[in-house]
This record gives sequence, structure tokens and C-alpha cells, in this order.
Amino acid sequence: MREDSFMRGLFFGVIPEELVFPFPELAKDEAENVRLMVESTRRFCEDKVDSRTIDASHQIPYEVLEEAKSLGLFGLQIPEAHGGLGLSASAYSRVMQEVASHDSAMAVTLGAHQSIGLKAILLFGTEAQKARYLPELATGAKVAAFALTEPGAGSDAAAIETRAELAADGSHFVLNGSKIWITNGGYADVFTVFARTTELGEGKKPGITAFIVERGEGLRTGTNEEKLGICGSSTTTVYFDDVKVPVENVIGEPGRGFKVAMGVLNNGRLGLAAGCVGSSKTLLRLAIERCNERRAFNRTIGEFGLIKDKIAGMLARTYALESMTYLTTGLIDADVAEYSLESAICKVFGSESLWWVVNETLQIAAGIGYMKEYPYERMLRDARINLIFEGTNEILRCFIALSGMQGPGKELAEVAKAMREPIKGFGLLADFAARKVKTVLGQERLTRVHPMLSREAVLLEDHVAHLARQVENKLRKHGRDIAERQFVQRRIADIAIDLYALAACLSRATQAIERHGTEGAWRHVEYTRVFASDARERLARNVTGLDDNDDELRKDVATRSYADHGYALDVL
Ligand code: MYA
Repeated sequence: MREDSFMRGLFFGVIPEELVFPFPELAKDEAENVRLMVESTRRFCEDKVDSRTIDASHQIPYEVLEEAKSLGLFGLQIPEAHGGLGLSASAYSRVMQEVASHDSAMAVTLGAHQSIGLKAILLFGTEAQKARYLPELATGAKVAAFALTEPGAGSDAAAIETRAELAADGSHFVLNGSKIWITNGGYADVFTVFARTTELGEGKKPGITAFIVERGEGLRTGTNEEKLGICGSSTTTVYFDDVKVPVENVIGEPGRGFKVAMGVLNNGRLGLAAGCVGSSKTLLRLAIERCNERRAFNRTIGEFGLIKDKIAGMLARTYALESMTYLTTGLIDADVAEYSLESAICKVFGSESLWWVVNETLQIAAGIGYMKEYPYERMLRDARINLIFEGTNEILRCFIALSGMQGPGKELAEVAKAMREPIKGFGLLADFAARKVKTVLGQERLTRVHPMLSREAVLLEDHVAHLARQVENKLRKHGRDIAERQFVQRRIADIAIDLYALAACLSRATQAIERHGTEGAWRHVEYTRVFASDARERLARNVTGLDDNDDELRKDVATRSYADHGYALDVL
């Protein structure tokens, strides 16, 4: 297991190229299996999944779910030994991408079951828990859900209040509380539930514990919520009234459940990103069909510059998203242990790219885009949730920035301490000084990018140096108060997001050139160049904005409006 992380390196000004070059690929035999699986999923979705009816009736027909189960779509990543297909993270994502390219409600149902519902058992469960639960979850005989969010604990996941008390005889816990907005709540049989545990034995601190909870006495689910989109998926409240959970159903260590929740979400967020790839590709197909068919001013609308600008941007963003998603699943498949920043970046970038792509596609469709008779408005409604669930993009930006700055922050604190004790701290100071010479004064160079993309490689190198410099400046300036500086966090996170996207494009495009020559890889090169030119503008704006901004004014304006209870002006 490798402990290093590409993104954490960038925050130090170091580019761990070996983690992202060469671009990862599925092993030959798995690739063949996945191709077959994707093909059968496509046929099934085309023949049986009627998104319009699912959206209008607010449910996925029973027979459709049953057929999905028989195709193995409920047990994609569960090992074959437990009755699943045993797919890798990359293969799983590719199949989820296919499902989402047809229907988001279906993708969310499958994703809630596999990306997060059963993931804690898969990642952290004991052999006995796996043997007991995975076979029925693999066939879909049982459906899973992930129950973390509560009325008072959304982004602030550690604030949950559902309680689990250990029974006097120590044989089971008694669970009380409620969870809201639980996907698959209506029909799940097995829930991964996070609850606050009090005394867990001598010397143990109270904390959060993860449990496997089966539907049964004391567990009740509410009616399906009426939602803006993904209407065919089930979203309910789940109530626990004195639910008895055997001690064997604790996942991981008691009191360490927050880490379990985060581990599941780090992994699960990639399924969402893959879903966004699938939906974006469908939208691009629809948009380009429209460009070729719709005529105005004696031309197809695709001939107009403003439409071409949109299409080029959509292709480039989708390429970047696809590249970063499969780069990250490749890291997981290569047993890299730490990918929390990378997966949060894929979630944020994926959901925002899709939101932009769906909006632009609807705009290209214009009048018909707004009509219920066509798929655009449904796809727009369906896409909106991705910016909210599995961690809002706001909290994930804070996470990306603060978690990325943690390493440099710790190092600066240690360096400060070493300066006070120069003899003891000599080794640390020497290492720090050596890296400074190599990075901030010198600058890390990429050695593996194809020369055709050297301009884009320099963009990445320059901005890695900017990122590291800015991180150090802001940490020196704000110290611990950096946790309160969300404007700074947002810009740091946005720089990090663009840098990861760029690195993923460069790695994939380089591999394509090496394999197929410049002729064969032209799309890779062009999409990378378009993406880089958009990223260049954003990066410059974010770097400049870190020192030159009106953040304080904006905060004051917002604060005063709270006293006004809204917009206080009128022309009357
Ligand atoms: S499920 C619900 C989703 N909810 C969330 O995502 C909650 C968001 N909140 C958080 O993630 C946390 O509360 C944050 C931290 C990040 C804000 N990996 O003091 P701390 C460690 C590893 O910073 P807090 C849903 O929506 C940290 O290092 N470790 O924590 C389903 C520290 O460790 P240590 C992490 O300020 C929808 C400790 O934790 C991570 O309280 C259905 C405490 O840290 C991490 N990430 O909060 C979806 N974060 O003590 C279906 C923190 O050792 C999807 N730590 O230093 C299907 C999609 C498919 C289709 C799509 C269609 C297009």
C-alpha cells in the first residue's frame, strides 16, 4: 500500500509525477470483461429503462430493478467469492458511467447501494460480516443504504446525535435517533448507520461508531420525498426506536466510525464523478445532434461561432473529467492508500462540469430545451443534486484546501520549533532548506509530458509553484485562523482542482500520443489544449485574487443584509 498522494505533493510544490504517469489502464482480460458488461448494460438500458416514465411515475419499475439484479449490476465490486463480479474501482466506475448515461435515477439507486451503502462492509468489514451480508447484497436480494445525515448534521457530519447505547450484558447496542434524505430508504434491507456511542469500556473515549443495521423491529422508514430531480429514486427518513444491533455488527473499531464514514465517501465520490462523465457524454451527443440538425439564417446552428465555443468547452471539460476520474480510480486499483483530496476534486469538478454542460446543452436546444416533451429539462433537474449530495461542493472545497494545507502547516510548525532548537532540529531544517531550493527557488519540472504539450506542462509547473508559495504565505499570515478564511480556501481549492485536471489531461494525452502518434491522438491533444487555455484564465484569476480582492467588503455586505432580512432597496 502506498501512502503518498499526488495532490498532497502539489501543496508542497512537489510534483510526484510517478503517481500519475503513465495513465492507468485496465488489465487486458478485465478490459474485455468490462466491454461485455458495458455492452449488456447499454442494451438493457436502451430496451428497458424508460427515463421519462420513471421520472413521471416517481419510481423505477420492479421488473426493471429485477433485471438489473440478474445482470449483476447490484454486485459489481463485490468479490466473486461472495457472489459479485469482483470489478476493480475503474471497471466499476465505467459501468456506473454507462448506467448514468441512460438514467440518473437508476444510477443513483445502484450507486447508493454499491458506492456507499455496502462499501463500509467491503472496505472495513470483518470476514464474518462479509460472508454474512455480501452474497445477498451482490445478487440484489437485499438492498443497501448509507445513513449518515441527520436534521442537525449535514455538512457537519461529526455533529450526529443518533445514539447507540451498549446493553448491560454487552451483547448488543440499542439505537435511537433518525436519519434524513437516505437514498434507497424506501426499500433498503441493510443500512450502514453512524451513531454516537458513549462508554465503550475503560479508557475509551465517546465517539462515532459505524453499524450494520438490518430492517426489522424498531426501524421505520418514512414516505418517499418529493424531489426536484432523480425522481425515480427513493429518498426517505429512517427512524430508529430502540433498535437492537448485535455487537458483531460494529464496522471497524468502536468510536472510529467517523473514519469509516470518510473512507466510504472518499471511495464513493468517484462513482458520482463517473456518473457525471456518462451524463455529460449523453448531453454532448444531444447537443451535437442539435448543432447538425437545427437550421437558422440558412445554416445549421453548429456553424455559428458562439455554438462552437460552447461545444469545444464542453468536450474539453468532459475530457478533463473523464481523465481525472479514471486517473483516480487507477490510483485506487494500484493500491494507493491516500486519495481523499483527489476524489473530492473529482466530485466537485464532475458535478460542476455536468451542471455547466447540461445548462449549455439546454441553451443550444433553446425553446425545445425548456419543454417537458424533450429530455433536457429532466436531465437538468437530475444533474442538480450532484452539487449537493455526497458532500456539498462548498464543504468539499474547504476540505480540499484545509486538508491539502495540513502537511505544509505541520512542516512550518516543526520548522519554527527546530529554529528554536537548531541542534536537535538540524536534520529537519536541512531537508526543508533543500526542498525550498528545489521547489520555490528552482521549480519542479515535469519530465514525462510529451513535448507537443510543453506549453500546457509549463502552465502546470508554474502554478504548482504558485500554489505552494501561496499556501506558505497564507499559513504564515493566518496561522490556525486559516480554518476561518473561506475565501482563501475557495481560491486554493480551485487552483488545486484545475491543477489536478490539467495533470490528468497531460498524462492521458501523453499516453495517447506515445501509443497512436500525433495523428492518432489529435483529439486528446486538442481537448487538453482547450482545457488548458480555459484553466489558464481561472488560475490567473485565483492566484491574483488571493492577494487582491474585495473579500472583506463582500463579508460586510452580506452581514448587513442579514439585519435587513433581505434586499432593502426599491426604486419606489
Ligand atoms: S451521503 C452524505 C454525505 N455527507 C457528507 O459528505 C458529509 C460532508 N462532511 C464531511 O465530509 C466532513 O464532515 C468534513 C470534516 C470533511 C467537513 N478522509 O476535524 P475534521 C479526518 C479521511 O476536519 P470535521 C450522501 O449524500 C481528519 O483528517 N479522513 O472533521 C448520499 C481528522 O482526522 P485526525 C478525513 O471538521 C447520497 C478527522 O477526520 C476526511 O468534523 C447518495 C476529523 O477531521 C476524509 N475525507 O469534518 C449518493 N475528512 O483526527 C448516491 C476528515 O486523525 C451516489 N477526515 O486528524 C450515486 C451517484 C451516481 C450517479 C450520478 C448521476 C450523474
